[in-house]
Amino acid sequence: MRQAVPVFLVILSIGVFFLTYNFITMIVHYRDSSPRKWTSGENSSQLLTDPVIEMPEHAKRTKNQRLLFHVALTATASPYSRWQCRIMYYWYKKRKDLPGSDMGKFTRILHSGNPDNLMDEIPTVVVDPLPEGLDRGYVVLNRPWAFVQWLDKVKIEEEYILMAEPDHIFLNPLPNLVYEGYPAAFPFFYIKPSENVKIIRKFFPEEMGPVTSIDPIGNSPVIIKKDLLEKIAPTWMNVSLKMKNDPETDNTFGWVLEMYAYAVASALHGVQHSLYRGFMLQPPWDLETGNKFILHYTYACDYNMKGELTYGKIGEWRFNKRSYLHGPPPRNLSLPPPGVPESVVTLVKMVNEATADIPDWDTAQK
Ligand SMILES: *[C@@H]1O[C@H](CO)[C@@H](O)[C@H](O)[C@H]1NC(C)=O
Ligand SMILES: *[C@@H]1O[C@H](CO)[C@@H](O)[C@H](O)[C@H]1NC(C)=O
Ligand SMILES: CC(=O)N[C@H]1CO[C@H](CO)[C@@H](O)[C@@H]1O
Repeated sequence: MRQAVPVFLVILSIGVFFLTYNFITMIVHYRDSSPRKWTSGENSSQLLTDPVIEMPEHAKRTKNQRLLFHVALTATASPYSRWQCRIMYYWYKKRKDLPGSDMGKFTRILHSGNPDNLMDEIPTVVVDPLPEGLDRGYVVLNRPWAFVQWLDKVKIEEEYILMAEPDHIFLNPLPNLVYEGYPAAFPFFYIKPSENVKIIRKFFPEEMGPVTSIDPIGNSPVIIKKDLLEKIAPTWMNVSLKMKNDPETDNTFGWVLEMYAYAVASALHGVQHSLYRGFMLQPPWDLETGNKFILHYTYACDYNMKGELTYGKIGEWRFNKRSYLHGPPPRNLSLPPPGVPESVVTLVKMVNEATADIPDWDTAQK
């Protein structure tokens, strides 16, 4: 199986080359029919004063119009990834069948090459990691390759796919946010294609159109039609490897390189996303869960006992997923002191509820 990988890569490269060549020769002026954006560019100061965004009309569907999406969670077998996946799957099960949900089945795409001890707890498909050394220690480069393999080897019932990550918690039942064929994505304030024109042009030639046609997004969270993702995933993999191999790009994009790679790859296929701010919230910057759908706990939440954010400085009270790299957080974490935003309180309560209910949380070495 490992032997087959380099051969696959060669075939992929040739395939993508011809695909790219075709695109260049038949430049489609897709821009004219640009989709409605739910929100425009944003920056971190705006993140602190987060407006409440209405659920878009199209998401208010009646039951018989459900367009199910498959929840696809890419993961590794590390203890750090495993405890997050258990919490993520717990909240998926709680939300899936509630009114308003278009959530279909669930797959953890485990890209470490071998089964782990959660195979009976979470529906899982094992795929291969990139060949030794190709990721250069940047584990998330395995994500596009994981999607390529999964889409190739599994028959997926649903027509749509949500690309999700282990540190996502479903706050509310998630509808299919795809709008008139445009996949739905969350705009990240730190993905700025138009401030990185020189680098972007190495991967997105002028013939393909303006740099502004590249969305400020990563691959997750995105809800997208399966057949579109089948086209984008091999290009995404190709672009992410090319970006990683280019020192200037690698240095400039750093840990968000693979997000830029998805944004560029989708634009190379003429795919634009509708950007939907209410898709996700990120404590501690977003203060209220409101009508948001996914809570993303990637940032450290550090507070003093007066309930003041001490970001960048370890707080007297804190919740930081990176405190638990080698094993799960204990059950019943202490709640934050008074004055801490509702979003952070909700996060800790939801983690506590999941860890209280998941059997063998801290005894089974899972
Ligand atoms: C961020 O947005 C605010 C509000 O729109 C604006 O005043 C500020 O200049 C922006 N800052 C940067 C760095 O773009
Ligand atoms: C959780 O911890 C609090 C103290 O922080 C304690 O009062 C409570 O009894 C604990 N609950 C459980 C179920 O252990
Ligand atoms: C391995 C590799 O880089 N393959 C292809 C990736 O896509 C570009 C076009 O964007 C091709 O030129 C490469 O051959």
